[in-house]
Amino acid sequence: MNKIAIYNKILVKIKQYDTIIIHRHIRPDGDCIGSQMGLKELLKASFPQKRILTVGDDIPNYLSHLGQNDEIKDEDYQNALAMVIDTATEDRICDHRYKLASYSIKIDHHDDSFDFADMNFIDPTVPATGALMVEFYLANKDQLVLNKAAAEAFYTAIVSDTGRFQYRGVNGDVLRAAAVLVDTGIDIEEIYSKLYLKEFAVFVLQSFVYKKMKQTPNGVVYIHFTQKIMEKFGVSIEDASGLVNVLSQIKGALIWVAFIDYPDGSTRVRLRSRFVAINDIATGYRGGGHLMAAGATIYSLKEKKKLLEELDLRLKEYKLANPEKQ
Ligand SMILES: [Mn+2]
Repeated sequence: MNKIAIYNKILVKIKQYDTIIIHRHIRPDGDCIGSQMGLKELLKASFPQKRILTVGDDIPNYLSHLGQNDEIKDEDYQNALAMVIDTATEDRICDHRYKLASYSIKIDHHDDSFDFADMNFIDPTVPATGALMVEFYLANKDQLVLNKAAAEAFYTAIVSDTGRFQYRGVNGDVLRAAAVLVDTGIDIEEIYSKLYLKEFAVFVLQSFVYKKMKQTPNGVVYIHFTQKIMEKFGVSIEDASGLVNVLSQIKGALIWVAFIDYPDGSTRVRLRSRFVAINDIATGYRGGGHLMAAGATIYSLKEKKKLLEELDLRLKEYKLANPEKQ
């Protein structure tokens, strides 16, 4: 079935339900919240008589202007449609009550994505769920209303997952989707200022990253944020996590990693790379994600060492086969 037919089918389903509850993944990012809240605004504007609700755990501060979660009771799922967006696997769904709904639809773009809903649409060639949302809108344009609130949220989603249109998955379709959003009159400068301005304390921590970053023999660059360091610099886990990309532009360091300690004793690993795939390695450490942007969770320094060795070997082999790649 072609994509437009699938998007048409999704809209047919949406029209059949008075209540639609939109789910997403845990530890949300800009693509996740932007797609969720954008879809809420799109459906609210298009079907004012329907109840369009969003559910999930805490929304990070820098995304809270896009919308808030609704209080949802179990009864709300009766005769409702649940939509789960931007979520690869069932264990990553925030709030498993989506199962209580009469029908569920999944829309996602992760590489290691699995079917868990009644209808599943996965397109890993599209770099952001926000872009899938725009495709959904365009396929049903005559029946949907795209307002500025939805456009702002979808734009936030796309720039978040494409690193402001710089990653390889960005093609003409993604730029055309962004153009549709810009045409609604959204203020791009305002969007970027909400997403990318950081507190003074974060920059102080950033200078610490450059001072303390380490490199494996073959060029995997990494930094470890302990609870003590985050306390000392007065930054949140969220702020520290965001700093992984501080390591993204080092020549020869095709893989970069941030380790972030959580209060529960686990260490969250954020893995990033260019050219070389790393998500299969993340899968071995309770994680996964995209080919070149993945996450994992580890529980000891021994695991950290093992993970770094695996990444180092991966990079060594990649460089031997591709000596021209920096
Ligand atoms: Mn995404």
